[in-house]
Amino acid sequence: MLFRPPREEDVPPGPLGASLPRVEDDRLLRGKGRFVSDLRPRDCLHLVFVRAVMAPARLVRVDARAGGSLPGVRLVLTGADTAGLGKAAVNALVDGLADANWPILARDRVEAVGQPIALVVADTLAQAQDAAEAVIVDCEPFQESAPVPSFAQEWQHGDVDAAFAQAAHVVRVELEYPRVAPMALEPRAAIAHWHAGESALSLWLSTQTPHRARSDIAAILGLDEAAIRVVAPDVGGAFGGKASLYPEEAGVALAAMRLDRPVGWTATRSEEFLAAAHGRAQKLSGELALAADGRFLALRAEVDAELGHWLTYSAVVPARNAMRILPGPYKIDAVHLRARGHRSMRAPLGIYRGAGRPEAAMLMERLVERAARTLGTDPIVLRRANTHAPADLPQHLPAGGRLDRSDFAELLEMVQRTADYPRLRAHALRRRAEGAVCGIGIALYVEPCGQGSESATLAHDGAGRFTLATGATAQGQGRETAFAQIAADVLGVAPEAVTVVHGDTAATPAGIGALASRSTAIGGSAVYEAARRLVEIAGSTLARGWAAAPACKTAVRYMAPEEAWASGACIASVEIDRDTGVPAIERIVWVDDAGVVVNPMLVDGQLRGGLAQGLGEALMERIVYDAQGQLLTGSLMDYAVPRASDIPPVTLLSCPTPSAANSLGAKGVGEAGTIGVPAAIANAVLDALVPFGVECLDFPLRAETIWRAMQDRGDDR
Ligand code: SMO
Repeated sequence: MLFRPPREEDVPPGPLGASLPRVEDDRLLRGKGRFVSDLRPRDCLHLVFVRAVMAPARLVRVDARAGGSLPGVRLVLTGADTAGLGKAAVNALVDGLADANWPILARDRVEAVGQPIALVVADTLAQAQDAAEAVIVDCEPFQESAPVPSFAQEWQHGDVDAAFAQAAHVVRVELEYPRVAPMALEPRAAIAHWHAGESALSLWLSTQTPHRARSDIAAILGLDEAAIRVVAPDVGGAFGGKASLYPEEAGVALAAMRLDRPVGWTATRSEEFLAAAHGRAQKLSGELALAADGRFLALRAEVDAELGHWLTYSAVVPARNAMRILPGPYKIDAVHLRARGHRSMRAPLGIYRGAGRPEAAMLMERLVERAARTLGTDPIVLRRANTHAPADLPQHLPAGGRLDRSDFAELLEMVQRTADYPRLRAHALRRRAEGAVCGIGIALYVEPCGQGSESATLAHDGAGRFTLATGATAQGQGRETAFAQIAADVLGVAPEAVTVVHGDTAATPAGIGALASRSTAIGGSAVYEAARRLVEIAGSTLARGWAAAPACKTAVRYMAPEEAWASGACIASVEIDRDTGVPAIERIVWVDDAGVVVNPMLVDGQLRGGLAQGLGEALMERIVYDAQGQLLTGSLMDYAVPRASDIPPVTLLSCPTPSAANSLGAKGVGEAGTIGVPAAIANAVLDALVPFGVECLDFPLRAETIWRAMQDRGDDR
């Protein structure tokens, strides 16, 4: 899957495009990684939150006296102590987003089970836990009111009504994408250290966005940004769930300021389920107007997103992304889109690997599959006939997106050739005739990879060594490896000569962080531009190599002129056990277009990791609340995540078209696995269930769900 940008013939191939092993792995695999909880200073106090056990409810009384007088307790704070503080920013990407509160500790009322009501700081964790249990909370539950709309926005392109009026067929799909947990291995964690002498705050956070956390903390606590240092050391996964500042993190900082002692908090797994941001939780519907010859004439699509009880920074991003993507890879002249979001008395929602892309792909791919069935056309043939030709790309989309260069026909061609699709179909038909319940599902997807800017500084020490500082951070993606490759390739040196610094606001230029599949495309382009600039600066002194060149330095803030969009195609085949409904994914064949690839091994890892999470949400994951708002999936005993043995055989191929959107020509890969794979699995299961008359089945496609659907619709034989 190796792709190299064109280079002069006499220049030997550089490290760009090579599957170099990760420089991070030596420390991580030897247990020498340094995660927030590994960094606690010896005199660090322990913080525990008292959380709401029922909601919504009026807070009648919070009595901290008994808890506060227990041995070792240094501080108890309740909502009254956080009155008057500021709040974290929200990315208002939609029209008329209603203002939302941002409580650090609940005052007057609690809105969701798990919301922090008080915090306790003590010498030991056990003392803090005991004291937290001794805090008395009196609540009066009240009836949850109807969902309050937080925004509604529409986009229209072309004459949609006219197109539907002249359609030969109209197909419709309604679906619910369940609420799921991002499930980073490392839970949220924070250590705060207040330096009273300098009025300065140091904060170690397990975060994707240290600079954003710094400005949020400054606004909340009324501090100068320059007085705050945020460090994201090794971060054990994030997947979108650590892209927003949490009330708990502000609470840790506040406690440290009050006590003038380091204070640390590490969330338990239960606290992650209860109060960290979840993902998805969207209801979608759509209708596709078809000409008699199978052309897609018009699309109407609607998304209704749940936002939770407070707004994470990116709370509206999933709904906005879903709209931005539609109609995906397909050429449709008339499109009407409508997005809505509503608050709910539940844990907050935010971006989670995919962030609206999986939802949009699912809606579109289900519609296309249904269209193929209605028309009696092969679903791959129908897709090919309706995708944009490479010559028509880039292409503007109705809700403001801009489809990047891509070769959708070639993606489909490669995936069907590799899967031996005609034979796969024939084989499935034969097995079906013999009584098997089996199906094949296809998905074609696009993956927008972030907009805006990222920063990089690059310094030469005068002796052939380089220090690269990036505003993009890392949570295990191998950024230190990939960014060193990019810089080294341009500088003409070995990657080992480049030390990459990230995740520390005191040591890196202000940047966005690691999210939205943007780091290589935008952060990597910043590195590429910085390296080119440094070569320019060194100029003629480079004649005798870097070791003889004087020390020099450059800083770049790279603004991506456009957004890179990755794409790909998947084919999944499934067999369902007729007696139990257990779905077995037999094979996934997947072709991805990641543009210019910096390190194929890292791309492969990202794609497979995303696939595992995509498979999890397709087959087993779902956050469930009961009618009283109690979380039923509060531990890994109740919330199923895939294990290694659940991962089917995967054939992964690359079909790169360089991006037109950035210097490097790179596209993202971080989210692809949660976009195409789930839609292909859904289509495969629904294909298997055609003989049972089942037209619609929502995630997760558990054995029970499938079995019940088979029973409800009766047998086909
Ligand atoms: S869901 Mo991602 O970390 O933008």
